[in-house]
Amino acid sequence: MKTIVSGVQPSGTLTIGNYLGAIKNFVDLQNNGEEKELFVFIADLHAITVPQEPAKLRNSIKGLAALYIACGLDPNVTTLFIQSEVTAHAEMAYLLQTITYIGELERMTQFKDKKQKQVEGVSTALLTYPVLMAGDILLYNADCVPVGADQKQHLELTRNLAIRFNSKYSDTFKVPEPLIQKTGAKIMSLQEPTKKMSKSDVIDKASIFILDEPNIIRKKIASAVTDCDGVIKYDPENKPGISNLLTIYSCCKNISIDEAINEVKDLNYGEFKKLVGDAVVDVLLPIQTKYKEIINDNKYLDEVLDKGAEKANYFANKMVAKVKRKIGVGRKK
Ligand code: ATP
Ligand code: LTN
Repeated sequence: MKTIVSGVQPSGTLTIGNYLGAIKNFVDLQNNGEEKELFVFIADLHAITVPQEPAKLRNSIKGLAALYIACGLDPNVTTLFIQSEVTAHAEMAYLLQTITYIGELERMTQFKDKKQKQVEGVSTALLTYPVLMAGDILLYNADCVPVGADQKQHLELTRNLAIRFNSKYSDTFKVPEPLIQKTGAKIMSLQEPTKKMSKSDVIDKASIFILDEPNIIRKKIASAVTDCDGVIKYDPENKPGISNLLTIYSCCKNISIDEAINEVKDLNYGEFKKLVGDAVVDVLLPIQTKYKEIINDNKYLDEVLDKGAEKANYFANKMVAKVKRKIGVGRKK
């Protein structure tokens, strides 16, 4: 039986990039009919690697729990939990730091990017972030990890740490595979289509947020930056704006890029954008309705998260105990 692990940071309102690149795939994996163990968590310890306001963070954590369910994750099938409520994550990160070189962390692209943006100084946790992530995955012996393209380098480090630990001590960890979709793994900004769409973008109309009102979604897509040659074709290098809209359209419609092009190639940009807007609204509206139904049901959300934390703690504590024994800390052999 396969084990699948992934997480999303509660670092703001989720975008359609987070949905198409990550959460939609968690749901598809959950529903693919194969027997599996799926762990999906709220990566709150990752979110605090950059400054967060406590009350806002708490709200985002609860909001993300409700969104996971609204997007189709079924808490009776998938273990949903909050990372900080399974203390083994922090412990495992520390243990793995003992076999991680500073140089390999300093080379991480995400660290280099995020480091530039810090005004209050760069926290040590921002540097060690990928080790925490490796621990998240290795704790559950994951076979595969569905993520967007920007996380590929972190997965590579995770694999290296697993291999390094296994050869330094003895076979302990499974070496996980990243699961990155061919289409939708990197949704681009609507305003600067050569940049990744991100929750933390300062330009509001650059990102479509999962909870944006339908008329806002349509407006944002209508004002997306494209080009002026009027031809609809997939060419990310020369036509990044149109290619991004084609990607969003094909993911929302569950069709290939070629099928999408066939449907829309004779339209002008205005007509095409209207169709993309409709497709996005069709996907997001049911999610928003479900979200509104559950976001104020604290009892239900607490039950889900308590049950999830209990199960995750059971597996994670067992793995931490095993790792400590292998390293030789504590008394147990
Ligand atoms: P932040 O802007 O706060 O760094 P983020 O929007 O990059 O956040 P994460 O929490 O880091 O979001 O990512 C959660 C998941 O969503 C990851 O698997 C990540 O690869 C994926 N993801 C994030 N942005 C995109 C995007 N634009 N396109 C596709 N997948 C994405
Ligand atoms: N770093 C990821 C979120 C994340 C994650 C994980 C994803 C934290 N731990 C473990 C997969 C598996 C990001 O998207 N920024």
